[in-house]
Amino acid sequence: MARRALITGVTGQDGAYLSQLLLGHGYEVFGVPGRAFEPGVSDAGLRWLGVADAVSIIETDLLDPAALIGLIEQVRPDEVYNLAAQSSVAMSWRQPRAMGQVTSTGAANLLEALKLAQPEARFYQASSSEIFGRSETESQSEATPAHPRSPYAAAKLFGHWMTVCYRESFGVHASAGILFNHESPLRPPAFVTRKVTDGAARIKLGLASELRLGNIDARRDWGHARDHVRAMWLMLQQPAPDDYVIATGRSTTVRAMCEIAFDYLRLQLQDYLVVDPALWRPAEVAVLHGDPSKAERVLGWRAETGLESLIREMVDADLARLSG
Ligand code: NDP
Ligand code: GDR
Repeated sequence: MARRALITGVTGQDGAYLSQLLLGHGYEVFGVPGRAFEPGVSDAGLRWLGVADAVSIIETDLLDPAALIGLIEQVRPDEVYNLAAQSSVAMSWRQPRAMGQVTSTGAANLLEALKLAQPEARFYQASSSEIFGRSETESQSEATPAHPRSPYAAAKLFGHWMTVCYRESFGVHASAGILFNHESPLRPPAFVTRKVTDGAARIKLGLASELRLGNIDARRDWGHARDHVRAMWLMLQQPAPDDYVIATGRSTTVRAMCEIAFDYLRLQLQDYLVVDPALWRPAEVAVLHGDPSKAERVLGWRAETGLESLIREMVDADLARLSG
C-alpha cells in the first residue's frame, strides 16, 4: 500500500516541491492549503510543478484542535510535514500576534492531535535559521544557542521546542529541520531573492527603471528549495527522530546576490540599485551561515544547486513570465 503523507502549507513554495518529491517516491499526498484557498489560484505553485491534480486538498483550521484530530483520523498519515506558517519575517512585526499564531499554536495543535490520534506517525517541523538571530558564532549548527530577533523567529522557536518536547515526553517520532533560506521560481516577491530576479528582469525588459532594497549588507546562506525539501524527507526516513541544520555552508551578501542576477542580464547594478532606509527592519539578523555537517554525516544530504544556478533559474523564469 502507498505511504500517506500529510503536508500543511501545501500551497507554499516548499509544499509544492515536497509534494513533487513525495509523489515521485510513490506516496499518496494530502495537503492543507492556506486559509483563503481558491482552486486554480492558490495552487499555482503545485500547478507550475505539474502536481496539483495528484494532491488531495483538505481545508481545515490549524488553530482548531478538534478539527485537527478529525483530519488525522481521516487521512491516517504515515508522515506529517508541518510547513504552514506566516513566513515573512518583515511582515511579522506589523501583526505579531495574528501572524505568529499559526506558526506557533498551529505546530502545538498538530503535535497534540498526532499524540492522541496517530502517535506512530512521523512528524516534521519546519524550524528556521531565524531562531539563531543575533548569533555570535561564525557559523550556526544544531548546538548554537537561539536568540530570536523578530516575532516570526520567536513563534518558530516555540514550534521548535514543542517538537523537541513531544519527542522527549511522549516518544513521538518528531524531527525539526532548522532550514536556512531556500528559494526557487516559486518564491513570492516579498522575499529578497525573488524581488531581485523579478526586478532585474523587469529592468531588462524596460518595465522598470530601478530596484529599491533595504539592508544590502545582510548575509544569508541561500539554497534551492528542491534540495532542502529532500532533507525534510530524509529526516523522516531515519530510525530515530532528531534535529538538523540544513544549509549550503556558504553565506553571501544581498549585494553580491544582486550582482549575480544583474551580471547574468548584462546590466550594471549600480545604475539601478536604490537603497531605501524605509525598508530596514526594526531588528536585523546580520549574518546567517549554516554548518550542515551533521546532515551530511547522518542523512547523507548535501545541497546540489549553487547560488549562481539558483539565481539564473529564477531570472529565466521571471523573464519567461514577464514576456508572456
Ligand atoms: P510559504 O510562505 O511559501 O508557505 C507557507 C504556507 O503556509 C502557505 O501554504 C500558506 O498559505 C500557509 N499558511 C499561512 N498562514 C496560514 C494559516 N493561518 N493557516 C493555514 N495555512 C497557512 O513558505 P515556504 O514554503 O517558503 O516555507 C515553508 C515553511 O518553512 C514555513 O513554515 C516557513 O516559515 C519555513 N521556513 C522557510 C524557509 C525558506 O527559506 N523558505 C527557511 C526556514 C523555514 P497561503 O499562502 O495560502 O497563505
Ligand atoms: P528572511 O528572507 O527574512 O531571511 O526570511 P528575506 O528574503 O525577506 O530577507 C533576507 C535578507 O534580505 C534583506 N533585504 C530585504 N528583504 C526583503 N524581503 N525585501 C527587501 O527589499 C530587502 N532588502 C534587503 C533583509 O533585511 C534580510 O536580511 C526567510 C523566510 O523564508 C523565513 O520564513 C525563513 O525562516 C528564513 O528565510 C530562513
